[in-house]
Amino acid sequence: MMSDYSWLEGIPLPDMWVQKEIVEDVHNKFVVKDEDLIILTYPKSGTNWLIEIVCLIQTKGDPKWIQSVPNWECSPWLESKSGYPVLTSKEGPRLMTSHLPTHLFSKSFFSSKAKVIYLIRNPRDVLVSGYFFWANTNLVKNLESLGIYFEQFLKGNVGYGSWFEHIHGWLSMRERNNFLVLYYEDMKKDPKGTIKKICDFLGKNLGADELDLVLKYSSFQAMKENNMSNYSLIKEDQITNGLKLMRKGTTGDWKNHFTVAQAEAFDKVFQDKMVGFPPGMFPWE
Ligand code: PPS
Repeated sequence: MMSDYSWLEGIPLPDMWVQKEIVEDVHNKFVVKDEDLIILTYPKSGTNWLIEIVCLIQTKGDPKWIQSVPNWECSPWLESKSGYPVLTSKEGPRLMTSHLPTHLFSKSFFSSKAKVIYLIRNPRDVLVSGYFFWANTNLVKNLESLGIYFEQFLKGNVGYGSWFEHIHGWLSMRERNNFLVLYYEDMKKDPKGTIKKICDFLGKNLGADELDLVLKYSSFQAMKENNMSNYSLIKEDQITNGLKLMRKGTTGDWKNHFTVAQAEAFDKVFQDKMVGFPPGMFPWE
């Protein structure tokens, strides 16, 4: 199967999982409830890791849920063909995930008290992670080399559009007290500290043993071995060349893949596009 993107308001949406009509409904009709919790990320920022942590916090470290239910059912993707109908018919507080940029997200969210966790990762590592993810499938056309993906990424011609615009859009909400910003690099450096931060934000009080369980079952190795989280359940007839979510799980892998010229070109675009953010805002700088 050869798939690609459909475009909506300048954003390429991966045909495989997302339908333009659903995104239009998410934007115009979907009603966010004050009790909802929303995990928001640009793709390849560590979304599934955060889903695992949040689910484990909800069960106080008991892994039964994350080991018996696929993670896209634990926290359905709002804009996905399978997630949207589930979320619209679910009673009570909902946990959901989305990669949508602000201008396509549900209008109702912006006047709600729903909590959001927005996870950010060094865009260089996001680029490399995205390249290896998509290049190992036949879902995206014209992906013969990292160099080609590099150019597409800088132009925003990849799934969910420009990283820079995604960050600008969502970080404009960072002063709100229902909005928690996390960084993949901090999660790697201090996973337990990050888990505690999420607990505080959610008003969850976990004991020391429970925190250790959350840490244990959300580790890279544990998730790699968990068929409910490692995407191995996605049917092969949908993706013939394989789909590897749990690739390396490290920071700074871009240094193994960018040429010197690419690294310099990226720095320049980053400086131009991220002007206005205070120095030290991003942990990889
Ligand atoms: S997706 O498809 O956009 O939802 O992908 P996403 O989950 O956002 O990002 C995938 C990358 O996250 C890494 N990952 C982890 N890193 C550290 N610890 C844990 N537990 C973990 N789980 C997922 C995963 O390996 C992908 O990064 P790369 O660099 O490709 O390894």
